[in-house]
Amino acid sequence: MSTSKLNPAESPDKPFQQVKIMGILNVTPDSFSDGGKFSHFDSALIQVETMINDGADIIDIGGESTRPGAAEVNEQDELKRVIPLLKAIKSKFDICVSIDTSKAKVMEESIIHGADVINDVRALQNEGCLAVLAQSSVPVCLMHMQGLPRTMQAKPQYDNIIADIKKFFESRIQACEQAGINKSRLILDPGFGFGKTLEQNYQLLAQLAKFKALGLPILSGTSRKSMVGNLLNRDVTERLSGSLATAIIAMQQGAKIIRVHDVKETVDALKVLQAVAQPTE
Ligand code: 7PJ
Repeated sequence: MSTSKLNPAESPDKPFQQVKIMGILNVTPDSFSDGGKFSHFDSALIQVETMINDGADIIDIGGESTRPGAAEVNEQDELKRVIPLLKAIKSKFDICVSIDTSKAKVMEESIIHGADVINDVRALQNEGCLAVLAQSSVPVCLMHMQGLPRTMQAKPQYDNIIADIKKFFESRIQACEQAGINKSRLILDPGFGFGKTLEQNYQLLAQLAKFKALGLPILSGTSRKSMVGNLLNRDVTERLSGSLATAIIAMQQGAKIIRVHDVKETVDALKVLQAVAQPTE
């Protein structure tokens, strides 16, 4: 799968036609919003089937919890969580699979076993990641994070949040190109909740379209996050309405991939947007 499949040429009268829904499958025992419910292999596969039937275009498998304060996962444990599931999904379903990882070895094994996209919250900054991706042709999502999951929410600071994140993207795009990863394979994600205050997250959402100037597809992930929960004072199980509102805004701002837990509801919201985007008779 190439990014051109993820982001075909935009047609001006159908601006939401190319939006893809990425369904989140967390396989970490401590992932915050599923509470470990899908850590079991079979229930994970059922969850995948449901998301596909609900209209997911991509399934994003995450074997490392990156929620604020989360513990690191070692390579062997992450491989054990991710690879068998990836193999099972690719053998049972015809669906694009993305692997949410920051480890070169997990990226390498995932690509060998059929991963279609690598999604890295550390934007290929860890040792060996650029080299692994340079040897392959899969698209890569480069996410912005200030600090590291354990400490990132302590005191996030920016001179100008959009300009600072744009600068980060430019330097990572350059690093990728120097390593031999073609720019056309890259997807950009400002990383909602990763080293951003509540206010900064909403500044970002309001101005997401500004990243379109970099000429790459934008991925947006706000689903069930604290930026929704803290604004509305809602527990993680009660963030659907707020999450849908953020998804709709992200789509209107030109995001091409929306990363969500609630696929069915987000697909419905997307269809409503598509309906109003049709030219009137
Ligand atoms: C994101 C992610 C995100 C991308 C996580 C959670 C925390 N990958 N992985 N973007 N968030 N690309 O789902 O709340 O926002 S893990």
